[in-house]
Amino acid sequence: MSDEDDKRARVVAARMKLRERFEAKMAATPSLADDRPMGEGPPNRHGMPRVPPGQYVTKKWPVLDLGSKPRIDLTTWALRVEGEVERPLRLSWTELRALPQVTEASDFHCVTTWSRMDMQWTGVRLAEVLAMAEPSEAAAFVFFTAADGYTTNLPLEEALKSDVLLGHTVDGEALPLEHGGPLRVITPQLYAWKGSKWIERIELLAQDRLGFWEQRGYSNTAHPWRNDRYS
Ligand SMILES: Nc1nc2c(c(=O)[nH]1)N[C@H]1C(S)=C(S)[C@@H](COP(=O)(O)O)O[C@H]1N2
Ligand SMILES: [Mo]
Repeated sequence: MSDEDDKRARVVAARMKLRERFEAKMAATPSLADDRPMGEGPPNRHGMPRVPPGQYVTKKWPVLDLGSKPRIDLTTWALRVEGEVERPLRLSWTELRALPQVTEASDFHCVTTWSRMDMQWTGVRLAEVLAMAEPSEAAAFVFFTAADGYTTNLPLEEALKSDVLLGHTVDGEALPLEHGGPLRVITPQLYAWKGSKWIERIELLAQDRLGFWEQRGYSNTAHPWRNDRYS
């Protein structure tokens, strides 16, 4: 086998292993387990686009962040994946763009009650990048750090969902800086604060660690279909 084939085989094996370990937990999350979620319809994009309870639809895309826009230079930009992993990873912009890319529609629900429906995102599945780093047996949580100092956290069973993307393109255009470009996380089945703009560092953890809003009383689970906003 060539080095490339070898690498690919390792990533596939790591993905299968993660899937095996987290399949039951993933299926038990509210967005997949609730057969009658709150709100007007099905829990996520399986069916017609619908809006979770307490949300209104906006055509405009508000900007929500801590107020500082980091300056990012793509020639030195890197995404690091570290912590409870067998192979700590540092991806350059070119390397990130060379990974398998997907384009998918999803909805964006902000806890401040606006939802932006049917956004077309292009990027790399977070599950793909996590698998490349080969999470250790102990890995159960993910902690995200952004260039503006923002942090947020997810359990692996949410982070591994196939609609969780590292997005660089939205509705056919490069993701603008104010929305987290060059690269941000999107979590369509959770409130949008769980998706870090300007993502820089992804840490796998054995124990959960609360992020910026989670430390300030936002729900750690953040399920829009359960109106699960604050803890
Ligand atoms: N780095 C970073 N990511 C972040 C935030 C932030 O302040 N900094 N805010 C979060 C919140 S509260 C929301 S609702 C969405 C908003 O994304 P938008 O500004 O593209 O609408 O980004 C999330 N990700
Ligand atoms: Mo938000």
